[in-house]
Amino acid sequence: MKRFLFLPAAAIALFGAVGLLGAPGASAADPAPLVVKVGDGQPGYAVTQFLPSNVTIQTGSTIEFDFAWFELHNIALFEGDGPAGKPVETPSPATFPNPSGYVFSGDINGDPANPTKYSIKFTKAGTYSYTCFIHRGMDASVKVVDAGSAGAGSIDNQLSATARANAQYNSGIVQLKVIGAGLKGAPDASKPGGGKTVESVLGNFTPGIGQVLQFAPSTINIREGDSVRWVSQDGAPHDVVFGAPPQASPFEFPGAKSGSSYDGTKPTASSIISQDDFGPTTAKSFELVFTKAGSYNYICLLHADQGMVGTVVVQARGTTAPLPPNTGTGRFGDGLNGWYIIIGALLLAAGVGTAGVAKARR
Ligand SMILES: [Cu+2]
Repeated sequence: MKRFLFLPAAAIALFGAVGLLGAPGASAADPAPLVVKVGDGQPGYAVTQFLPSNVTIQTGSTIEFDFAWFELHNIALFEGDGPAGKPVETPSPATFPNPSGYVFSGDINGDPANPTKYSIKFTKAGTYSYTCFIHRGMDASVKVVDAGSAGAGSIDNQLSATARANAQYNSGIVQLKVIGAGLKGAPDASKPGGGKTVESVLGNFTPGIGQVLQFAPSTINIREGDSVRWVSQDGAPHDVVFGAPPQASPFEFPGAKSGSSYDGTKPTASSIISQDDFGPTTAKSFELVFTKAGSYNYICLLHADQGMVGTVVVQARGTTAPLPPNTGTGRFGDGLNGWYIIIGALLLAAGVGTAGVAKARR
């Protein structure tokens, strides 16, 4: 693998370049750990940001990072360029600075019902940047100031930090909903032998903001012989799975050939679909021809637990009544089968896809 660590220029620029001011009136000393969320979300939307992304703490105090949403993240904090290879995971609670020159949490998948915590104690004044390798633009910093120093008045307490976290999260969700509402594939295309091809867009990843984790549209109405083509518009990895997948990792199974037929009788899965390279079978789009009337649910195996599920409703070839419009940008909780959630949870709990995801940092 080529060099794993790469600190974005923007993150480097954060060192000393950004004025980090706490809320006015923040208390000067707060011995309790300061909680920072590592991403958050709601079905269909993942805010890939540290919340809040800038905090000021007193020398010797601890930040407790709270992995509270389903998305996979990590925390990488290092001095200088950091190690050349993938860093060794640092057990929690970690201390920084330390002789290794870095702290790396390893990949952690959050769970709202049982959030994983990861603590870092900061023992030396300074401003330190940290990042999540998986999600480009997920950069943050902590300013550590000595008690009694000039900057001590700006030390955060939990109230001031949470207020900024909430504002940042709400802003992220609003932006993601606007992005999600605008997701659109190419217009329906006529097929040479009759029928049509309908496009569905595989969500959106906007660095520094987050991800729309929905098929757009998610409910598609077609007739026998028509096709659906799922298209990636960015570098985030997704897949399309009808029925139980042949194995747990979408980064390993080759997937069906684009253009295959689907009649509902056997599980069919795409390979990873992304504009970026997640291995030799990565495709930028995936098309299935639907040959038999029926209603077929499908999921993105990577993001089913965040509501990335959909349905293709296929009418008999001879039907002439107008088809309902293709709608929806998420069906979480709406006729959702249990296995949607179970598979996604199992997959992500196993850290599946870490290598591929970490490589491309999405
Ligand atoms: Cu997905």
